[in-house]
Amino acid sequence: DVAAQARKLFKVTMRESNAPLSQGEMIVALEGYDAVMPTLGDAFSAEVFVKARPRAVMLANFGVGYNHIDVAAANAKGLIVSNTPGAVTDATADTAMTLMLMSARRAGEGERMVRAGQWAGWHPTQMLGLHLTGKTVGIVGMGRIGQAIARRCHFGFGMKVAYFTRSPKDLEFEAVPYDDLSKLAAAVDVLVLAVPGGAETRHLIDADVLAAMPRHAHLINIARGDVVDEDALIAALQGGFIGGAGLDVYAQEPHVPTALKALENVVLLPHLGTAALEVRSDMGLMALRNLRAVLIDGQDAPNAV
Ligand code: 8YV
Repeated sequence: DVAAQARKLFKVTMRESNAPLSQGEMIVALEGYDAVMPTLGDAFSAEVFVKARPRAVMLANFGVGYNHIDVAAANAKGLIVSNTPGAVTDATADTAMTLMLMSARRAGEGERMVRAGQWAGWHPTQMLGLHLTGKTVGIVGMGRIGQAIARRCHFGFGMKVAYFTRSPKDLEFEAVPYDDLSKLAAAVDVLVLAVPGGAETRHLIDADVLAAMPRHAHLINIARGDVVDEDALIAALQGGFIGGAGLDVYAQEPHVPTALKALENVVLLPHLGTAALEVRSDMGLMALRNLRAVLIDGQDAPNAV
């Protein structure tokens, strides 16, 4: 496993709990070790790098998204930051499809009904959802994960693909580029968010974009919670201005707004994006390859960001 591999290469200290590192712990880690392997919740902000006198030369992030790390501030203190692209792509795209199917076909709502003993029996118009075949999916963020989602939609589900981009991609299947997000939102049945997160994409999906979506359309977010204005999303769901939403990520994880939990037309997953043993193992091994390149072989990190 990853820990055993790590111990073959380095003297390793494992974090003691699953809780995110506090600012004090981050400073201790930077000052006491040659490298640190951060995860999602560890907020390596500019302040941390200002306060610390790092011995560490590297942050090998366990995950592809590194919006929790101020890379410029890390670089300014001489630290290289790397991530794990590729390793997470298929699992994250699968999570998007899980949410899309669950939201469109009302699977969460149906499961809650069965568990509550409230299923009165089948009838021809029971719990009708959105049929995906032939519908249009809009992808916001056509990087590795966005393309993996688009492929699943096109080849697996017979959907039409559109996407938001400033520079159209060369793809092996038909996909319509839009350079206007609201126009894309207006043209789709399902809008999927697969952008990196961070300051540049904060509240990209705001009240205006949500208002542009057709009333039956679903919003799927496997990116980062702050890509969506959560309050505007709650208002759109409560008002029935969109058909539903499938969320794996939230603005303040692990806090999920009570208003979201109260709604039937939203599927809520606990950031399951890459949660499969093989995938987490690949992510760890990829982070180790980056550490090895820099700390042992004196080379560049293959996945420096
Ligand atoms: C990971 C993720 O579990 O890779 C990412 O960016 O969002 C997750 O799927 C997480 O990053 C672990 O640190």
